[in-house]
Amino acid sequence: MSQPVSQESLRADFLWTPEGWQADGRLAVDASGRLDGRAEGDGKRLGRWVLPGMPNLHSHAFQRAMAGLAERRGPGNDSFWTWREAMYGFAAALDPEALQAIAAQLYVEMLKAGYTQVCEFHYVHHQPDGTPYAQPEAMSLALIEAAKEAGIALTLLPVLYMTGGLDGRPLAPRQRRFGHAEVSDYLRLLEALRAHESADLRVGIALHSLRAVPETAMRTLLATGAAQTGPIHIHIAEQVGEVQDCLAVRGARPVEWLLDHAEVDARWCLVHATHLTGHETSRLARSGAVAGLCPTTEANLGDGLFPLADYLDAAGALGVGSDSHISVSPVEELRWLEYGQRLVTRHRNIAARGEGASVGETLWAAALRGGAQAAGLPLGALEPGRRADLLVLDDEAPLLAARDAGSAMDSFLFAGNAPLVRHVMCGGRWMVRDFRHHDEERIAARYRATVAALAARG
Ligand code: NGQ
Ligand code: ZN
Repeated sequence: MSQPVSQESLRADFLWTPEGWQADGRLAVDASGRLDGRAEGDGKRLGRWVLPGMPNLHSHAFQRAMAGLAERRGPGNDSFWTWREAMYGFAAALDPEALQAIAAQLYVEMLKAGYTQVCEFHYVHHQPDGTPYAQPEAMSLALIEAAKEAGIALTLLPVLYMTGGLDGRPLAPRQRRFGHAEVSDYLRLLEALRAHESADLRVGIALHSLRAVPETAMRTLLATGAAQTGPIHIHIAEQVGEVQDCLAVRGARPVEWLLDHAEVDARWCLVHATHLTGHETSRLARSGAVAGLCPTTEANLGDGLFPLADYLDAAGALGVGSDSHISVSPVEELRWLEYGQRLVTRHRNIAARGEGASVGETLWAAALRGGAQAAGLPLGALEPGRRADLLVLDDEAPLLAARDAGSAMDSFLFAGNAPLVRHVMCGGRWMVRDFRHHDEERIAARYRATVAALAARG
């Protein structure tokens, strides 16, 4: 990251803490880009509303470049599965250079929207025919470079992907570039990537889904030394068809099966977990795992609705991801998490579970906690020892005029259409100043050339 660490004492009229807004909040950033206990003197005033940057717990960066290209009706009933065919066609055209250009642009957009950490669930590993690149981790390195260029911190989750369905069928031709024939091949990739770990790069593991990872492979991977540290992510129970296949082949629903066959704990992030019974909902909550919710993608793909109220009543952990990047905004994810529930229940203020509680404050706090947990890093709170990731809202925004500590967060989450995030610090460095990322012109120009070349190739 090119910007110097801001080793200053800083202050805000209101600072978001795990207990809510704190008036006249003070911060100090140390030379390593972490928050420090000692804020000396008055400090430099950042603005009225300062809050922690949001971790984005689920991203497939390449899909940003196809956002909006799958919204035209096909010959039959369009679904998640028809979208997936379009996505496979798009994935087939990528190479490491294109991936880096797309991801860097996306990561700039994420920072500007208020995400300061991204968990990249990465499975496009090989050349289009499935042959490894000369440097087998070339696609992963493209993502690492993109995150460095943008200045966002990265949890890279190389994905194990082996079969084309729950029945163990081989990969379809267009899935071959995602696959590892043996768990040992995957472990080599993991080891190569872990050599790059740093303060801004954590490497976890991921199982694509129960559809793509046979039981024996899952057991083998989870028993290795490499699987004993870092976050573990998996896509699960996103589609009704997947629940039905799992019931038919494994005799249990996906979340139920996973909870019965793996030691699911706070290291795990179950992405989507859309289709849950009441019993699965409370078991998942008790496991300590994070439910990785991606409301705008789940809406876009027609997935279904997560049982939010029951899960929060059971004290379940959650975070948000922008997944396919049909939208890149933590505000919109949290807004739609709540709105989906309102639309089906015909009630209001669902996420707020007690009288007087604020929906926005409840959701922002929960997603910070769960997002940090899923990222496997000390962030998500403006407290000593955590990474200095913070957002300064726009003091000049008319919307925030006459808002106090009781209403600022709900106005930010529900009413902000024009961007309200004015400055963004990640790891102690100012990445966005006055709504502009320090390298956005260059990164956008390269992105434009890249997607034009992809479109020309058809
Ligand atoms: C993915 N995306 O891996 O990109 C998936 C679709 C699949 C989402 N589930 C493919 N949103 O699940 O097989
Ligand atoms: Zn996904």
